[in-house]
Amino acid sequence: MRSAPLFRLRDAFPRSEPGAGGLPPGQRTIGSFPRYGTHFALRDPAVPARRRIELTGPGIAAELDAHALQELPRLEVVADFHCVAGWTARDVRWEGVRFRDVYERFAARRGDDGGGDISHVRVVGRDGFRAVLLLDDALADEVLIADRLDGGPLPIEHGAPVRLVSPGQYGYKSVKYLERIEFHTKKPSDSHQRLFLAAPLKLVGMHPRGRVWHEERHWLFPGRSQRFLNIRIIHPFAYLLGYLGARRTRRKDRLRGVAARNTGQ
Ligand SMILES: Nc1nc2c(c(=O)[nH]1)N[C@H]1C(S)=C(S)[C@@H](COP(=O)(O)O)O[C@H]1N2
Ligand SMILES: [Mo]
Repeated sequence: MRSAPLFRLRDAFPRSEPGAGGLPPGQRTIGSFPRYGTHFALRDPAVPARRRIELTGPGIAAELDAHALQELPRLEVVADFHCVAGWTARDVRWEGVRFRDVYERFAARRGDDGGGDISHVRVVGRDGFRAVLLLDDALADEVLIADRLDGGPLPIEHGAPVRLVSPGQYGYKSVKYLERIEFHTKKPSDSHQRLFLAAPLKLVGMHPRGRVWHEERHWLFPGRSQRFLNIRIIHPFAYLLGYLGARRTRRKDRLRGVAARNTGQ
C-alpha cells in the first residue's frame, strides 16, 4: 500500500459529516495523513545515529535499543488515527512492538521498592513534546511502539525512528520521535517543556485520558463544545504549518545529504 500524502488543499477544510461512517463523535475523514503537532513549521528533530529509548522510573533504569525492538514479538496494527483538531486518517498501518510487552519486560517485574504501584506513564519526544497516559490506557492491546508505517520505515515527519501509537486516544498521546518513557506512581505534569509550544496544545486539548469514543478532547471544556473551533479555525493553520515544517526538514536534509537517515534506517 502506498502511504497517504502529507497535504491536500481540500483537507484543510474537511467536509465529511462529523461522525459519519462509523467515526468517533465529531471526527471528519481526510485523505491525507498530515504531519501535525506543536512543532508547527519548525523542522523535525534530527534522527540520532543510534536508536535507543530510555526507560526510567522507581527501580527502573533500562534502555530499549534496536535489538530489543526486534526481539520482542512484532505485530501489525491497522487503525484509524484521530487528531483532537477533528480529522481522522483512515486505516493507517503500523508495525512495531506492543507497549504492554515492553512494560512487562522492563517495568512490571521490578523489585518492591516501597514506592507504590505505577499508575502513569509519561512519554517524551526529542522535540520536548510529552504526553501522560494512565498506565491502564497504555497497556491496551493496540498501543504500539512503532517503527514502520504503511509497509516502510517510519518517515521523519511521522516521528522517526520510533514513536508511540495509541489509536483509541487522540493523536496528542501518540508521541513522535520517542526518546524516553517514564513510569510514575503519581500523575506527572504533561505540559510541553517549551512554553511557547505548550500553549497551543493546552488550548485545544490534552485531556488526561483523551479517549476518542468518549470525546475527551479537552482538559477543561466538554469535547463537543470544541469541535467547531478545532476543525474550522485551528486546523487549517496547523495543517498548513505542519506541512511547511516537513518541507523545511526535507530541504535541510537534502542540503546536508542526509536524506537516507530520514527513512529511519
Ligand atoms: N514529539 C511529538 N509528538 C507528537 C506531536 C508533536 O508535536 N511532537 N504532536 C501530536 C499530535 S497533536 C498529533 S495529532 C500527532 C500527529 O501525528 P502525525 O504527525 O504522524 O500525523 O502526533 C502527536 N505526537
Ligand atoms: Mo493532534
